[in-house]
Amino acid sequence: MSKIDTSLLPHTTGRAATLAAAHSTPHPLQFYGAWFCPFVQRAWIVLVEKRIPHQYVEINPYRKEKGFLELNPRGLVPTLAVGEEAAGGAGVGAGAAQGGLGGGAAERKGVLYESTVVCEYLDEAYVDEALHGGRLMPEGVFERARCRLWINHVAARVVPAFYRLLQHTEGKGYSIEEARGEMLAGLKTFAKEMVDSGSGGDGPWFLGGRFSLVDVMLAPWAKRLFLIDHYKPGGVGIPKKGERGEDEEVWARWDRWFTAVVERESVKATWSEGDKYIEAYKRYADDTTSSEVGQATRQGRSLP
Ligand SMILES: N[C@@H](CCC(=O)N[C@@H](CS)C(=O)NCC(=O)O)C(=O)O
Repeated sequence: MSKIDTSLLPHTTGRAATLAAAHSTPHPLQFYGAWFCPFVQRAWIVLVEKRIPHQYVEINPYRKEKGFLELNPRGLVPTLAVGEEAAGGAGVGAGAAQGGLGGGAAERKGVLYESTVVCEYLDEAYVDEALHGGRLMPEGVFERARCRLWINHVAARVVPAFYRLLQHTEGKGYSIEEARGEMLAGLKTFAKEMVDSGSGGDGPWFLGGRFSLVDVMLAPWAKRLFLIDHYKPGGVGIPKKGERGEDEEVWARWDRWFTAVVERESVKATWSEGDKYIEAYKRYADDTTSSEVGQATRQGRSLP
């Protein structure tokens, strides 16, 4: 079973390949990613949004290579090796890591992993507006907490529901309707918050006119919803315009957010060719993947 995951296409394609090639030279900030991984895409979007200099290193996390496990004992991507020269944004130069898995530990501030932690770190470490643009979290303490609440909603409700629906097969112990219901409820609750907060008056994003980490956290799964439509009978099942009853406004807000997010430059720049995802996610749709996310979903455990 493990072959299914270790035999994945070993490189980026399409727009993501162009981006990876532009960031292939050694740099004190090393970003270990895998082209197919939505958790990686979160951090990758932040790197692009904030124009953060870095080295992109494509790996297959299912191989659990020794050098990678030394960096991240959890053996998951994204993983960010932060060189002394990298932190804070500006300094790049002498002492840059010389490439290879992990670079030089002596010159390293440390290693970070977990996509939400990596995204917040990048947003907080690279604050020079002239170089990196505005922050991806609001200034107000309450608004920041509200954003974290909805980031938690994505992690606790939407992402697990995505895998339960995509990995549904006959005789599962739960029906596809049940899985679809959970998925739709997660998306609708997110959209309802956007309506209730009135953000739509200013623009399409969760915070209206301002793109934030809340958008970043959900964007990779929004981009992958087509995989559910491709593989599962009835697909995601978002009701059609005019057939949404009392939820017309809420789903219209979802449509607006979705259209904007899939067209966001940073989301497109970190995307490989669409058919490659169809190929890679077949192992989820058949429920034969041995990935940790796949196993946790199969066993009803929380995701890694
Ligand atoms: N909670 C982690 C999840 C990361 C994750 O599951 N990454 C997958 C690739 S999409 C991985 O590295 N899988 C390796 C494995 O399952 O062995 C995060 O947010 O970064």
